[in-house]
Amino acid sequence: MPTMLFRSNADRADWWRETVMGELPELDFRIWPDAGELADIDYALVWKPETGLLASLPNLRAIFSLGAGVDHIFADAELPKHVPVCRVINPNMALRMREWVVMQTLMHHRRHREYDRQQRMKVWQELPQPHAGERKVGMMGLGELGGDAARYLAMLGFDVAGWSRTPREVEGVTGYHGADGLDAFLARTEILICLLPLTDATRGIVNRGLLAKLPRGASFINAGRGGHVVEADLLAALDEGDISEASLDVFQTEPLPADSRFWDHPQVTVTPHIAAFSDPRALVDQVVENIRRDQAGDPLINTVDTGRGY
Ligand code: NDP
Ligand code: OXD
Repeated sequence: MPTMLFRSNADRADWWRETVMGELPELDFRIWPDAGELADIDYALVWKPETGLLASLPNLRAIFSLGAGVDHIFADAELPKHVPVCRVINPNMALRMREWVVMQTLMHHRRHREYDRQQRMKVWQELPQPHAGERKVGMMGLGELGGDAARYLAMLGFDVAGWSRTPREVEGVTGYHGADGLDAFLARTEILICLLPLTDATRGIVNRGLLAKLPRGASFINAGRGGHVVEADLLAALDEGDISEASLDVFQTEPLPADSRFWDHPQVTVTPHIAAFSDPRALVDQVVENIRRDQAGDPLINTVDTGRGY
């Protein structure tokens, strides 16, 4: 009988137990910290597991992330690197992310923040407004989520470019890649969006040096991870007008501390890590499928490259 350990403070353990066992009645579903005999555990279904937990499971066959991102798993310095890690890839999540990214991009593009301010001051004044085709949007990360959102922004008529590690083709999107492609990508980008995974190569990538390579007055949208941004650098760029506004869904520390300047900054929109909610109804099928595959000796789906970290 296969055994799974569930560990998350952000997800409903009882719902997962009932739903997974509805599909796999023979599964022994255990909820941390009631793990029982650790040598029994075949699979771990996790969000932000504590350091050393996964290493303490000697017969672990696969780790399932309860999200699209896996940085919360690779953050564990004791992670057993030989165990495959699977993440969420799902049209439901791409749809949700697309909505948030398109909404924020349109709000920047159509100067919503300024009209909001004007409304509060009862000012009736038209502001200059380029059309979407005259607006250069840049997407960092052209994967499942960034690639999808970039494609939809292009369909809205924006002039969209994307930046990835390796060359990627996304319909309607001009591709740049690698360290060599970054400066040219930034130089043409007026609205910069980050949908990178958080890895050793991308941590702190949005810093003063990178922001300075954007045209003055460009804006920034982050739905990747807080760890991509050097927050003090972004605040300085906002204060000095190098960056005109920012929409931030993710932060170095979550929940965002009450004393963070982002809460009150007149040029910043804060949302509480909700850009693409991980809907458990959309996630459960791939967990069940992977257990069935593993039990049948078939390859797992949605595995990540443990060397690359995404
Ligand atoms: P993918 O793994 O599908 O795509 C990652 C993209 O980033 C790829 O295009 C990849 O390049 C590129 N990339 C990775 N490393 C580098 C690098 N060093 N330099 C340049 N490009 C790089 O990820 P997803 O699109 O599924 O998800 C992206 C992230 O979104 C997640 O990791 C998570 O952090 C975040 N997220 C946030 C949510 C929220 O609610 N705010 C919800 C869900 C996810 P290449 O194509 O060459 O491999
Ligand atoms: C995820 C997230 O990675 O919600 O799925 O951030």
